[in-house]
Amino acid sequence: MGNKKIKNMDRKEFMKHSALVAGMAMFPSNLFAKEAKTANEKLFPTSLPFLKNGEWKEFEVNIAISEQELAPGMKIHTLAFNDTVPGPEIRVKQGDKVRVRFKNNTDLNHTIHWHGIYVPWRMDGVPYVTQMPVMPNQEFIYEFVAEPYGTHFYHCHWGTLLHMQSGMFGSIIIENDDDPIKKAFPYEREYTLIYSAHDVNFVRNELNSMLERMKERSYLMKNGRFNAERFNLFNTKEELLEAIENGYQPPYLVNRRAPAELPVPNWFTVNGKSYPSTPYLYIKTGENIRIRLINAGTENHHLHLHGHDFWMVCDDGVPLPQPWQRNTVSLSPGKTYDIIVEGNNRGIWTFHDHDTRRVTNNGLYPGGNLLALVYEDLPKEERRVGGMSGMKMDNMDMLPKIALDE
Ligand SMILES: [Cu+2]
Repeated sequence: MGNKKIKNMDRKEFMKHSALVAGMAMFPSNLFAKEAKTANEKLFPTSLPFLKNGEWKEFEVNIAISEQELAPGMKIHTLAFNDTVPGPEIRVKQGDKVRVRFKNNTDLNHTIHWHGIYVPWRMDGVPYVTQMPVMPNQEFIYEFVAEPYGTHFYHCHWGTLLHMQSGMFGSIIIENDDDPIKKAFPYEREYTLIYSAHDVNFVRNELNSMLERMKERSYLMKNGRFNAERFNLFNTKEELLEAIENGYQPPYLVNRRAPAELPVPNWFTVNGKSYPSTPYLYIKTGENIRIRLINAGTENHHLHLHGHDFWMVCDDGVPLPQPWQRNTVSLSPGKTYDIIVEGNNRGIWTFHDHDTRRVTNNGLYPGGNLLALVYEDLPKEERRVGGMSGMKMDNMDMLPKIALDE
């Protein structure tokens, strides 16, 4: 729709709009104001409250259709755990008995898979392997002991290609009172960053057509006209083979999808947001911060921090026997890494995917997973933007939201 609009515009009007887009790169905000910091806190997953029931910590998680604002003015329909993308953070202690009551408030099937957690296999959330899918309006109770220590995540395991990029992911952090990382690198503040990638056209088309199919299926079931073959349901492999013998065509034959038709992400998010809505990472000189990196998306992200070498301390939650320093880390799909940044070079520094296709919104730079590491103790005189002769730049509001020099 946006492109068509531009085609129909005259040049003068187009220039006006371009100026508006370029203006976004200088998103006016005072990074150091208290309000900015308070607003920023909302850009990290909030810890889900639990009820203590005997020896169990009980959590309530539901799934429903929701709306997600990726960047100002860019809203999409999505699935969301407890109405947030990412879902709420489940934070427990190692060894806790965890019970999650999962309620499906959509017309689609879902499960929850606990990525990296040593759950009993019946709690693993793989449909038709460990459990039946959780169908519309059904509930499923997941129970497990919180093991092992570290940064993990949960996600839907039904129709994952669609459901995961439609918001069905969240962090699960297993803490240890005797935290080996805190011992080696004392820190007070930590940040969870969950990366994802979205083909918003694919999400829209698939969600719409799936909802249609589900409606049709429910209708036929209600009227006793449900045809198992039509919905590709067979009790045994033999039944399937027999059906094929009699002319049945499985969906992978009729519903062909060329590789080129597979989703190509055009929006890249951190904690459900794309630049300029992405969070800041605040730090002070002399302070260590811990960052928990989770890749819940389909893309490889090559995350690079300017001006620092950070410490790699955990890989998939497992503390590294020998932390090492680097400035770029490859975060492949399904991986988690914990890093420690030492505040030893004050300034405002970018932290972004070095595959610059992922610092775009719908193909336009700047966007995607551009983040900023912001030193709270940056002296006022250092906050002024330099190199713009003739322009009065003492106004703090003129500071770009993040520096754009890659
Ligand atoms: Cu799902």
